[in-house]
This record gives sequence, C-alpha cells and structure tokens, in this order.
Amino acid sequence: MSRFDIVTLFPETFSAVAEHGITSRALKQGLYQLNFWNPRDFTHDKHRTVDDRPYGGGPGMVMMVEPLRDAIRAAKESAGADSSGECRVIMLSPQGSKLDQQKVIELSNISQLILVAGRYEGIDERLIESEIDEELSIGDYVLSGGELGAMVVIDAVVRQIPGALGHQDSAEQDSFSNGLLDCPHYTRPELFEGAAVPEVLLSGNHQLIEQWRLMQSLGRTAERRPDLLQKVDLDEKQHKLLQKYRQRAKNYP
Ligand code: 4HQ
Repeated sequence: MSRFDIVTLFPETFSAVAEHGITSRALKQGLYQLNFWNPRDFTHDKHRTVDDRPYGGGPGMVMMVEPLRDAIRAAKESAGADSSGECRVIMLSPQGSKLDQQKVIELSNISQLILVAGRYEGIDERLIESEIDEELSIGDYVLSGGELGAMVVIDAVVRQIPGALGHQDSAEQDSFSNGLLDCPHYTRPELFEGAAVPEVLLSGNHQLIEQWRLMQSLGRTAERRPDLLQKVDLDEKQHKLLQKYRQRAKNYP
C-alpha cells in the first residue's frame, strides 16, 4: 500500500491529482492513499498564524516553526503507527537534488512518503536538519510553493504502482523507462495538411514498426538530449539503428 502524507497550507490544490485522470482512478481503486496535514490546524493563536519574520531582515516571510514542526510530527506518528514499511520525509525545494525517473522508481519502492510543501521564502534551516530526510527539486526554476512539486512526485510515483495504468498502457512503455525519449506518435488522418504518416506505421509489420520506433527514440535522444544518451549502454543492434537514423537524416536535410 502506497501512502502519501502531505504537509501543506493548501490541501485543496491537490484536487488536481485526487480528482483527475490516472491518479484519481488509482486513488478510487484504493491503490494508494492521500492524507493531509495543515500547519494552520496546529496553530494556537487567534489568527492561526503560519508565517514568521526572517532573522537578519529582508523581504518575505518564513514558515513559522512550531505549527510546521507539529504538522510534520503528526504525519510521522500517524504513518509510523500504520505499518512496518519504510517512511521517508521529503521536502520540495530548488536546493534539492533534481527529480528524475530513476529517483521516481526509487520512491515507488517506499511505502510511505511524507511530502513537505513549503510556502513563502522557505523553512527554517534547523527544522530541515531535524525533520527532513531529503530535499527534492522538480527543476531549476522558482515556484510559489512546494505543492506543484509534490503533485509532480505523486503523479510520477503513482504511475509506477501495479494496476494504476490502463491495461493497454504500461510503465515499461513510458519514455525514460529505457532511459530514452519517446518515439513520435501519429493518428488519423493519413494525410494531415499535406504531411503523411510514416509509411512503416501503415505496413502492418509489427517487427519493423518496433524497430522504427526504437530508431526514432535513439535518434531523437541523440539530437535533443545527448546527456541522456551518455547514461545508457547501447547494444550492437541499437548502435546500428542510431547509425541508420543519422544516415537518413543526412539524406533528408
Ligand atoms: N520551491 N522544485 C517551495 C520551488 C521548488 C522547485 C520554491 C519550493 C518555493 C517555498 N520546489 N518554496 N523548483 O521552486 O520543488
């Protein structure tokens, strides 16, 4: 059983994953659980204050320490009480290591993930040191809060849960599952604004089609993401297909 415990001031925003598409269907099938812990519910003052001023001054606020700490601890206690599997506390942050498919697969093997989505300028460093196991970034840009990052983690991890994808889809068929970019896709009409569907896809020869798709994946990865291609060991057949792609690219400039 996969369980996500999300520490957030904005639990409603997670309707994006809870109420739409594959992640919603998997939730309704009971393939995973979502729980929310709102620091505002752990305040004690009349105004339910969740932010505080930064030492040293400057613009912006920091998450107030005590409500956030108590929300994280409540998430840990409820999760810990629930089962024996591994639990990891992850905070979304541009200072974290970059999320990739390898990390997604690693996370999919952990039964309980506590995702801490901060707001404002961030979280007191001492709270990070005492309560957070790992900082993760979804990319080198600045978001207004960790919620979108947490939703990205949930979406990508849920796709790895057996049964979450429709029976004709499979996580093994996704881009990146073999370390390569996806091949191009086509649907009707056969001729669209003067552009034809590659003939091989109309051939009915499934072995040839599979070969063409692998060649396209290799070629596009080489052209667009050489950094990804460096990480995969190509076998003899894949080397030949990449050569063939490059030869063709020369012939049709
Ligand atoms: N944040 N990847 C939360 C991000 C971010 C990212 C900025 C995290 C604001 C409060 N999160 N703080 N990039 O931009 O995950």
